[in-house]
Amino acid sequence: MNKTGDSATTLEQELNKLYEKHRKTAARFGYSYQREAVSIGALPCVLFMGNHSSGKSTLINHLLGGGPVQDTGVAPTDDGFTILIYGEEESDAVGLSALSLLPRENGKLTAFGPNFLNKLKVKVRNREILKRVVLIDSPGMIDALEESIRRDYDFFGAVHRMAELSDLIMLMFDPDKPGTTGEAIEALTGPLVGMSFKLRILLNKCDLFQNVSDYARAYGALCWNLAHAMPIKDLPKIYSCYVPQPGCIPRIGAEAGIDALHQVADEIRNSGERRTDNVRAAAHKDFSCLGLQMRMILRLRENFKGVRMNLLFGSLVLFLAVTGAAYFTLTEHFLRENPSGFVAWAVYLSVGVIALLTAWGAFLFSRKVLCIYRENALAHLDEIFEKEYADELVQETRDDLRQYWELVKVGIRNAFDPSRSPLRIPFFATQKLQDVQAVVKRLES
Ligand SMILES: Nc1nc2c(ncn2[C@@H]2O[C@H](COP(=O)(O)OP(=O)(O)O)[C@@H](O)[C@H]2O)c(=O)[nH]1
Ligand SMILES: [Mg+2]
Repeated sequence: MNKTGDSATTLEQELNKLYEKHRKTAARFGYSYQREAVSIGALPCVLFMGNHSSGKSTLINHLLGGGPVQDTGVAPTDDGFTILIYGEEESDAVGLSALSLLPRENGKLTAFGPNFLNKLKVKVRNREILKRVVLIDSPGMIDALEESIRRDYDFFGAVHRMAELSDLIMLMFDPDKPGTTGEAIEALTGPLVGMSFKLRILLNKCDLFQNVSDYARAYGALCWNLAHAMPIKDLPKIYSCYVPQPGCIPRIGAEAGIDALHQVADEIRNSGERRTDNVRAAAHKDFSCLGLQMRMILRLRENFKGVRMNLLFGSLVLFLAVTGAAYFTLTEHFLRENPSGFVAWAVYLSVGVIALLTAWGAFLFSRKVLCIYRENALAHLDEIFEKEYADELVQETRDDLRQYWELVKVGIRNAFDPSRSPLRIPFFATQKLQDVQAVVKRLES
């Protein structure tokens, strides 16, 4: 292995140690790593996405060379993901046996359930490019309006997971649907948010354009749709390309389209250089999210503790006041002349009962108030986050914080599980937060 390969392996090993070291803390705070572990020396992955018939499978076949591996056609051909990996002995596998052929970092895909797994295919092929990259073909994206085609698994969740594991994402459009497919737009606003650094846009099938204005219209529409879907200032690079098809002679930009295709192919072949950066970026995101979740949980816990202290103090004052008042009133009234005998016992017993009832009432009241407070806090998590991170959020460079926040909100809600008594606030160690923040700093340097 070359020098770069060695340093990549060292980084991957180091990251695995970090994941392992903080696994307990993550579990304690209810955080589930996006990437369980980094598979040492694994190949980079390239994910192909886009509406159906945008030419994903055709491009993959072109990259593989030789006979076609993926089915192509105008009608939707696939509703599951297909992962193409290298092997001298060619074979196909589906479901769990497919998963077992993949590196360990894909293990979390089981979380998407049997409907997803039954459609997950791994094709082992003896093709040169697969020695350098893993190619992932995805089911064509559809319009939400196409009622006849429905997913029976969490498609966007799966896209997010696949995209997380990929080092390059090719999002493909064709002249027919330049960014108008519901799912393609939804993917950009949802599961692909924060991944624009590894996203490449392909305006494919450029050989179909009749003339320049036809092309300009499609390109303009694509940019318009992308600009609405991606909340970033710079659009990712757009390649206008095509894969030559028999009987299809381009009317415009024949050479430019082939040049763009070569650039795409080069970028895919050389995506190994990106893996190190991506693995590091993924770890940075994971630990940043963990740190964010921990800090917010600790903040909420502090708030709860403050309210609980106030309630305790209030209850104590109420208890002393009511019990004291009962004692003085009753003794003054009944025991002034005769401070002994049966009446005295009855008075002391009454004071005891009043004290007990007051304590019980204060306890029930406190619990109710804490319950309301907790519900209220969990309903206004966004505001608490904005307040806690006010300093960081004013910096223009911290756009990532809000994206991370969206990812960790659920975990925070779960940490303050409403089925538990609000008086028993879960204990979380502050020191652990500093450790995780130190990891984030280290990954930034
Ligand atoms: N003219 C032209 N047709 C293409 C191109 N790429 C794919 N096709 C055709 O488009 C149809 C759908 O392609 P396919 O690869 O199955 O799309 P997928 O659903 O995105 O995988 C097939 O009939 C292909 O022959 C291209 O660059 N130019
Ligand atoms: Mg296909």
